Order: sequence, then structure tokens, then C-alpha cells
Amino acid sequence: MKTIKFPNNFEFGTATASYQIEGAAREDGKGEDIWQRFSHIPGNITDGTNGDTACDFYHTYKEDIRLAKELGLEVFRFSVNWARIYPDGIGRINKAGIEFYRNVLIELKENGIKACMTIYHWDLPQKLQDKGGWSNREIVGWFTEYAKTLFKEYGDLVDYWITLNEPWCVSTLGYWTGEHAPGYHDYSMALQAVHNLLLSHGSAVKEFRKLGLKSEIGITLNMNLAYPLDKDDPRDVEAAKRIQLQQNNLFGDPVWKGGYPEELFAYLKEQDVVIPEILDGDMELISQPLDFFGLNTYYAEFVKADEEQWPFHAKAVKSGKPRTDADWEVCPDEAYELLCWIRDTYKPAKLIITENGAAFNDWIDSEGKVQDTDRIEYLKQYLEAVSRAVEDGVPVMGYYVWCFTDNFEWAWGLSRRFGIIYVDYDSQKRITKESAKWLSKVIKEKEYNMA
Ligand code: IFM
Repeated sequence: MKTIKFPNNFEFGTATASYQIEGAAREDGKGEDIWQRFSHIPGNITDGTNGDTACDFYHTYKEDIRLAKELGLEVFRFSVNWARIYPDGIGRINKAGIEFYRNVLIELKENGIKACMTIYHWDLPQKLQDKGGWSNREIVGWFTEYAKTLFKEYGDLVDYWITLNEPWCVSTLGYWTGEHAPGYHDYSMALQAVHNLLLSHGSAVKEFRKLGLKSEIGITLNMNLAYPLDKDDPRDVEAAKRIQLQQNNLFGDPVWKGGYPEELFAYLKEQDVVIPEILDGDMELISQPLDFFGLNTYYAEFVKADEEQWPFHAKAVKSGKPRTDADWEVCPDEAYELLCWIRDTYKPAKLIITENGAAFNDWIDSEGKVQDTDRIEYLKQYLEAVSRAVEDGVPVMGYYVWCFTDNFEWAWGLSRRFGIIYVDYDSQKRITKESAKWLSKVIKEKEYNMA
């Protein structure tokens, strides 16, 4: 039987995000955010739900943090809803919002749990969307002010800061495929959003450094390696390269190497995509030195060339591996390869897996338990890949399971469950799933057996 071991200073945690858990959508002076608007438009959310109440974390945070403590979580990753701090996105600050996140941070500190705070996890104030949102370059100033407020208010309480969560999703799903808020369908706009997101990230990091805080700062990118479905078909090979460039290098290269991938921009120009204007100093601003590389990864891309798909002429297909209930293929070996690719391409001094996990159709059995053995199996396989990567010199120093409690899973609504804690949305009762108990033991022992 193989024992998987982690170094003593390796930190285990869970991750979550404001709109997905907080509820209290209209309470205590919070402004409207884009997900609040988007989820109320019929047809946008598969099961017709929204995040108005979600897990009610706004009121239950003490109970939830007590559960986190019971499990022995070392880090609790969560995000701030920008519209709770600035109801109009800029200008007037909402004291109740400031107070709420301060209380959460104090609760974490009192329970001996490190805080990882994501500044932006997708809930843009609607008032800023009305001015163009991420496609308007002015957002760099708006975001910087917002981030500065958080640094000033919570600088003594946060251990890890994440500027942005998954700018690929914000730009691609929000401005191109329209599956996410604000629901646009314009790839040139999406590319402009990428540039403005990355400028905002860099500008916030620059301000953070001025304050000389002891905490660490990074960005979270969602990356997957892309593999040609048929490795002997040169069209699939080229298509997979393009998908990897737009998913990984479009974000990783500017942040970690100071330049956009030229090959990708040349290709996009041929496809009549408008390339964002890059001003003097932009790339320097974007590539501020970071303390860690935050990685979210769940699956790998298997790619087929497809002339119909503009602008990349490629589409993601299934390769035949087992899938989770999010319909994502389980790809631990590819995750290992991704970690090595990041080590070799970007050479970060420290890497934290800020999200990994699985959605399964969990139910409460006759004994009142949630026996999510498929999730345990998933976590075992991915953590084995992580420990192999650590042995091979990838500086992974933390792993956060997505997610703590079941929550509002964006366009899929409340019915898709990723949590290690089950939530009964009618009663708001929490049930600790078997996966959480398993994880708790791994955290304590820093090892587990594969079989
Ligand atoms: O729920 C999301 C999260 O908000 C961002 N990363 C992927 C998760 C699962 O889809």
C-alpha cells in the first residue's frame, strides 16, 4: 500500500467565494452586483436559483468557522464582495461591509486559522458594469482604490492576498461566451478585459508593496494543459497549442514574464480580433514580483480542430476518462504535468493550489450521513499527483479544496454540489461529509494511504 506524505509546513485549506456563499444580497447597505443582476434574468441559471440567500454565510460565519476549526483547516480562503464595501463601486464606503469582513477575519484569527482573502471573485458592482466594467480601462483606478481600502482595513489580519480569481473566466465566460455575468458575446471585448484585469492586478500589487505589510500576495490563474485528441493529426496538434496559449500563456506570460504570447496575438490579428492597446509601462505594471503563484485546476483539455469555431478553430472534447458530475474529466496525471510545466515555464518560488475539487450528486443516507466516497477518491488521486510534483521540485506549499460548504455554483445554481460540508438550503443545516472527515485526518497526519 502506497503512503502519500506531505512536508510538515505544507498547508491544507478550503476555498470559497462571496457571491457563492454569503446571501444577504440586499442587507446592510450592500450595492447590487453583476451576479445578482445576471442570476435574476430567466434562463441564465440552469436550475433557476440565485445567490440571494445561498449558504447565508453573512449570518452563519461563526458556525462555519467553528466547523473549519473542528476539521483542523489551516487556511480558509474566501473573497470580498466589492459592492458590500463600495455599494457604487467607487466613492462612498459602506461601514457595515467593512465590519462584516473584519468580524470574519477576527473569528478566523481567534480560531487559529490563516486567512486567504481574494479581492475579486467575480461580483463586480453593477454600477461599474454600467460604465463598461472590465472592458473600460478606467477600472484600473477603481480596482486600485478598492484594493487599497482592503489593505488598509485588513492588513493586520490577512495572511495571503489574492488579487483576482481566474481572470480567464472573468473575461472569456463573461465577455465572450456569455455564460457568466455580465453575459456578453464579443471576443475583442474579452481581450480588452484581459488587459484591464491584469493591469488592475499589477496596480494593486504595487500599492500593496508600498505598505510594507508582512502578508503575501499573488494572483490565482485557472490553468489546464491542452492535449490534441489525436496526437498524429497535425490539425489537432495546432488546435491544442492555440487553446493552451489562450488559457495559460495569455495570463501566465504577462504576469510572470512581462509579455503577451506573440504567437497568439499574431493569430488573433489574422482572425480580425482587435488587440488591446498596450501603453508604455503597462507590461512592467502587470509583471510586479509576486510571493506565490495561485493555481486552480480541475481537469485537462482534449482538443479537436474545428473550422466552425471562431476565433481559435478548436473545440474541447471528451477523451473517455471518468467524469465528475460537473462533467469534467478526472485527470490527476495531467495535473502533475501541469505543475511541472508551471515550474519550468514561470519558475515561481512558491505555488499554492488555491482550488481543486469535484462536484458529485451527494445525498443524505438513512443514517444521516453523506458518504461521498467518489469525492474522497478524487482528492486522493489529485493529492497523490501533488505530492509527486513536490518530490520533483515543484514548490507547491499549499492545497485548498474547492469548496468548504456546497454553494451557488454560478450558471449551474445551487444544485451542483462541490462542498466537503453538505448544505440543506431550506434549513441552512450543515452536515459534515465523509470527505471532510477524511481530509481532517490527512491534515492532522500529513499523510494518507492510497488504497
Ligand atoms: O465555483 C467555481 C469557483 O468560483 C471558481 N473556480 C471553479 C469553481 C468550480 O466551478
